[in-house]
Amino acid sequence: MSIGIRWALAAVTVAILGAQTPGVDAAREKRLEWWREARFGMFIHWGLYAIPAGEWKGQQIEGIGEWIMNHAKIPVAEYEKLASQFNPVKFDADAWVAVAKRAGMKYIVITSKHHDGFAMFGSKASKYNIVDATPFHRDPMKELAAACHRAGIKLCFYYSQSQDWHEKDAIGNTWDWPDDTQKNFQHYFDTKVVPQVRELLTNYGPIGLIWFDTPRNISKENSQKLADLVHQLQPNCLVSGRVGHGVGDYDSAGDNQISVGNVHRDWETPVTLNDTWGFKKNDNNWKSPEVLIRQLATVASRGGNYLLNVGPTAEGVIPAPSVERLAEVGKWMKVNRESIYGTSATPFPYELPWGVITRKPSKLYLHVFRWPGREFSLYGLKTKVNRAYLLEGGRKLTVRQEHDSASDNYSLRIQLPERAPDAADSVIVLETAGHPDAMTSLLQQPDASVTLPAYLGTVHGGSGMPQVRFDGRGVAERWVDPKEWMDWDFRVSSPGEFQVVLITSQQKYGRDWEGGHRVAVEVEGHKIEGTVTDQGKVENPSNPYWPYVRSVIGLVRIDKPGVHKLALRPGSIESAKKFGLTLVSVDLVKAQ
Ligand code: JFZ
Repeated sequence: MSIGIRWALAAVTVAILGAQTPGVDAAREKRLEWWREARFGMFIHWGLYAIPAGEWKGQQIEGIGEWIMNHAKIPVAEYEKLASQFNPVKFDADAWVAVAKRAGMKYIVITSKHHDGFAMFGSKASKYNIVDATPFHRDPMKELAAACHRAGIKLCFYYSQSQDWHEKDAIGNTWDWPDDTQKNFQHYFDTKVVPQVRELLTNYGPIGLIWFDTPRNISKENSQKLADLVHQLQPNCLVSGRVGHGVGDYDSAGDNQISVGNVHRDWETPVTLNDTWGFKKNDNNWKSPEVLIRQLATVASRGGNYLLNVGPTAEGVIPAPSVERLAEVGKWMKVNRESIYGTSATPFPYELPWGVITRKPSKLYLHVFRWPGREFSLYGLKTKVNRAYLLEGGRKLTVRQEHDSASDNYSLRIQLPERAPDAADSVIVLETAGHPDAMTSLLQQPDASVTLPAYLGTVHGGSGMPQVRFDGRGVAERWVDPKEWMDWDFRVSSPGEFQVVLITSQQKYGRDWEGGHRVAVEVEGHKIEGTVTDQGKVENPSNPYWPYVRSVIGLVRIDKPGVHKLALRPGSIESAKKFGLTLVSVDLVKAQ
């Protein structure tokens, strides 16, 4: 693997919270067994914030629902009164677990204490909890533990270990307690966090994992103390990457961020069904079942777990649009679950235009999002395929493999039925002779296109350490210095004339984008120049939150098959909005 790729993937890893210690840790490997098999879990954000549900004193409060106390700067004295109104009489733990099970989810992570400091479980460490401070007087975590046990679902707890807006000495409440120098975090940590984590791991039976969150400026010693406490009390309980300082058992991606490439580490991404974690009565921006199914397959194809969130109401009901979508995902999982459970990452380090690939020891699962019609082609698979069939229904498929020694191109062609078995994701199974192995170089695809992803390029120039880095999606960020440039090596089997298209990313929710950058692209001595302008949106297959923009730069010629180098050198970069050149990829599209 080239240094550029290694560096890029390391940068992507750094961009993801946490990292694991190198080398094999037998205890950690054992803890991870069920989690690697599961691949798919339910996140539940439920707390006092479900009462205001995004509105405070008649005002709609922007942002995610569980942050309303912070976003509206609600004083503790006012917010804590919500506890006396919290009486989720419609809460039914078995009904919630049934929604998760029907969707094909294998574990549930529920907010035991979010940043607002309110414990959704009976706690002796703080009276600010659902049993002592509400008319409900029940412990829903106990009921959920029993329901999960009956259904064979792992129960896990989210716990906010640094932010606690109810406590003077914790992090985050700057409106009641503005002077951080007066805060004794260690006192808060020792008297509330440690005792409550101990309660969670003592009173609710076997727990699958503790999902710590927003470590902020917690010390490494305190992060380690939490990880050790969890593993002492329940050796098989996992610790999420957001415990801080890389001492978690696996990495946590940023919210709604899906890592890229064949990621060779254990990671998980939390994803919302709409735009909020905690219930908001006016947020109806629900993702379609098609997007959810494709995200699930995409995350699994990169070796990760997909933790999909529901935000129940103050009455204890999971909103109907959530239940309906999860049921649709469950119908797909009922047919295709073996292509998700226990799979590992694709053998290819880059994205493919038609969909994604998950892998088992002698199988590849081709998740085809865009059905090609009668013939499917795949380049770069070096392993022999013994058998191919549709996972839905088992229909056998004819496979033809060739290796062109002149261009060193491995091609595989499969004859398909005209119609896709599933509109969202049709799975083709390839049974291979041994562990599936692929070429790791960037290849021209069967449609003659070449995609050069930002995270697989090599950064050059600038002064000292490059500023450019790659976010959890592999998209370039902080590329504001035009002296920094990138290049890629790639392999072409069908030379000719290509249109050079730059794909850049808008900011989250598509609110903002920065164009006008001047760039030069050079391939085989051919140099073209152009400006990055918005020439249309490109569907971002794995995430509607981050729309992509296409900018045609011009035409280049590649005269012979084999390995070539493309260099992208900015002439100027607009960075008034601080986004800079948010490169997703450089695409070469064969001119007709
Ligand atoms: C955190 C919480 O603040 C939020 O309320 C929710 O619980 C979410 C699942 O986790 O939000 C984050 C934390 C980390 C990142 C983004 C949002 N991140 O690393 O990009």
